[in-house]
Amino acid sequence: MSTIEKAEVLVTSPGRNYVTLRITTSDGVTGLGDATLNGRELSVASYLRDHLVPLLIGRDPARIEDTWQYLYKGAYWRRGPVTMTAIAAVDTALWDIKGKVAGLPVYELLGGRSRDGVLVYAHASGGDVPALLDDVARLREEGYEAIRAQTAVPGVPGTYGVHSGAGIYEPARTSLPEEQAWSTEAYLDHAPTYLEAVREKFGFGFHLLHDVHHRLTPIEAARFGRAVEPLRLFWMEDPTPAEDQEAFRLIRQHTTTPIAVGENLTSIWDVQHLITERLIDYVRTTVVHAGGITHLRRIFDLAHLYGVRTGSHGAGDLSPVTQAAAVHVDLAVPNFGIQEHMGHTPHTADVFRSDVSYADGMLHPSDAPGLGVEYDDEAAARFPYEPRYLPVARRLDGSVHDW
Ligand code: EZ4
Ligand code: CO
Repeated sequence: MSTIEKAEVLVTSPGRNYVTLRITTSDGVTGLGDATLNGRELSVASYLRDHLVPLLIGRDPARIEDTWQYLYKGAYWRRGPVTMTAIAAVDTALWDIKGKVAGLPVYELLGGRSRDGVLVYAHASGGDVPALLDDVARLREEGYEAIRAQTAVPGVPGTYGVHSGAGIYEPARTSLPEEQAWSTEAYLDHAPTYLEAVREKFGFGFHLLHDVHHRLTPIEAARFGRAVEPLRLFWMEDPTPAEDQEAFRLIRQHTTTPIAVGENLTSIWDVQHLITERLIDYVRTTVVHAGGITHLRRIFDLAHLYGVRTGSHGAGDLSPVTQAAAVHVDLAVPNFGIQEHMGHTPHTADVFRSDVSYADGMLHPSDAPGLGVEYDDEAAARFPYEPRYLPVARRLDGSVHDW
């Protein structure tokens, strides 16, 4: 029997921090799992190094489900982002190994392709409406069929989701949390107008998305959803803080704008009522933060039963290992909806050599065995860890708001 011989926790910062678990078997097969938890990276590194790696050595790498149950039930302390990200890293690495041992890409192990490619949405943003419209035009030219639109809110410096200069949007920029301002009133006045400007200029022949990023109360979210109904959004994302599942009942009673939630939810229990009461349309849980491929598949199967489709988180803080794993899952599940695609910096691509490819608005996985991602240790060593935090939001009166 092959056994797990080594499990290394690799930390690198090629533009932002990533934590990766690399498992090596006694047969010399390696598997990768993403373990990145934005702004809390070293907690997961410690959870793995100090608590999980000693349990992995000598185990049978083929027993993915048993290892998952052992790490989840065997900890007594369940759920939560640190635990679920650490378990996800182990789980993803074991799927990568299983694929390599079988000589098959992971999507084949999950039942094979359900579709030709994975529809993705890209991010358009701007400091003002003309800049946003230019960004949408650029993405339409690149072939994207689905675009998320955000702009700065006038009078409210540092609005979420807007590029600063060229390159990929990256909110975790500073060694202590940056403080940003928030005004719900200004946002509610402004956001519908720029979404309307996008539809006016580019029409209805593509999917338009918007991320509210947990900033509203249920009744405010209901008002927003109703205001944008004529714009036929693909979804409004995270209208209210996601941990309050009941809040969505109120939103649902007032608007037909589809709702997507789940990028910061970590288990099937956190989305249970959202799904079974049909309070959402898309579940955004991901491989890395929701317990790996094994547990994500369980969430997506529950969602399938209730007509809820998938819409996995795919921001830049999810490494190319997660991106590849997500594309394998997306290709296989019957109830796939859409996949977020922000891309990564060129330095990140030097460290994580991934065969995932983009064409005509879709991502395609590699047909290499496993996930199709290799980790370059030499490149990684050039980018040591740097402490970085996500921002904190304050209302105009100085009180802390949800970021
Ligand atoms: O703020 O990934 O839809 N994408 C997002 C992201 C999140 C970050 C948090 O780590 O909301 O940009
Ligand atoms: Co989001």
